Amino acid sequence: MSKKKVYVVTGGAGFIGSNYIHFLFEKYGQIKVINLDKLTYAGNPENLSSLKNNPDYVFIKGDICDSKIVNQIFEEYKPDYLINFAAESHVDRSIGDAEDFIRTDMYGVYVLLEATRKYGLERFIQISTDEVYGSIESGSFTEESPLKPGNPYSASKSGGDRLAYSYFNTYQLPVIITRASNNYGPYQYPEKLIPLFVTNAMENKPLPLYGDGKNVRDWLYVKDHCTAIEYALKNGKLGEVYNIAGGSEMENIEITKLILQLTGKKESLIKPVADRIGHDWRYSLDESKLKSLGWNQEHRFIDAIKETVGWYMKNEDWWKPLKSGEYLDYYKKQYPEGTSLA
Ligand code: NAD
Ligand code: TDX
Repeated sequence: MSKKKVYVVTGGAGFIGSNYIHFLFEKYGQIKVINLDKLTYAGNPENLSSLKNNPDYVFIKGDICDSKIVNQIFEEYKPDYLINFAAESHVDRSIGDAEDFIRTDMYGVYVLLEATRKYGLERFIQISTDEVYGSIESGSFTEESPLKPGNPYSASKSGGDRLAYSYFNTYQLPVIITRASNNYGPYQYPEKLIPLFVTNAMENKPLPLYGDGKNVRDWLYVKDHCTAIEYALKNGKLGEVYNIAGGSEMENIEITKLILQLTGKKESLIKPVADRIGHDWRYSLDESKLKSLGWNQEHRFIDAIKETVGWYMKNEDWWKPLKSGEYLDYYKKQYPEGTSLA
């Protein structure tokens, strides 16, 4: 019998990582997944509570910047694939204080790459972002477009992205880099636009819309993002970058009005507030490269956004403690550093 493929998913307790782990177990029977996550404010083991009793799912609380724990994982589990989702991910926080962003999104990538150099892997997938290109007035960025990150978050992600490439170029590590648009779906921390606005609307709180609300984002359903990552892992060319677009560009004011419509609330809840400093105007990706490999989205925006809004409306128990701060105190006690919940 062939050996089960072993995936190390870093940052797997966060929004996209937890969706990806669910996707893996739904798609494959015979795999093992090691989730290495530091459990920052954004990491939530509840996102994976349905896997608690699955012997092929191992959660390890730890930091990707800690080479000791990373090396131990390589020695003990001999992974085939590593998918690096772990990051500080919120632009507004990076404007407040960039230190953790530089540490995790750059140095953390270095630690993972060094372990890969030492122990080997079949694939190292670096999850990068559309933000590394910066803002674009018209047209779309291709993978060949120059990088021009405009905030500390995207600058640190650009560092991780290019460091991963350098380990392909210099040491022939089997690296593939993906750059996706804004994701939406279940389990997204309620600080990002969609979950913040849906949950505020439900609580009849104002929806703080930055500036004139005319900035444009391209929305990608997280489940389509997961299939695209897996597609790139299995079919992508080493050392290459793949854009993953949503194909659903809209102004922030448009999506805000749609959220109010879907939650049955009035537009008077919209509260224009001061703009984000250095706010990127528009993100847009050309995704023909990944599509030419054969990948396609499975979900239509309107269906997926309805499902997403419905998920937050049904799952108050998930987001209420996050908004109240209860959650952090609870998990700090529950999972001390280094805890393995194998
Ligand atoms: P998230 O903030 O929801 O989750 C990040 C996870 O990483 C959390 O579980 C957190 O605990 C963990 N983490 C943070 N620092 C860590 C460290 N030092 N060691 C181990 N774990 C650590 O983020 P997300 O929205 O799920 O994004 C996942 C990845 O996808 C990030 O790399 C992000 O840059 C990228 N991305 C996100 C989007 C988006 O729209 N959310 C779009 C494109 C790319
Ligand atoms: O309260 C808000 N009001 C508002 O108008 C928030 C939180 C956001 N916004 C605006 C800013 C952006 O134009 O909405 C847009 C989306 O904001 P975020 O949800 O913070 O996402 P963004 O800054 O676009 O970055 C996201 O996409 C790329 C993710 O957070 C990143 O991790 C990813 O790399």
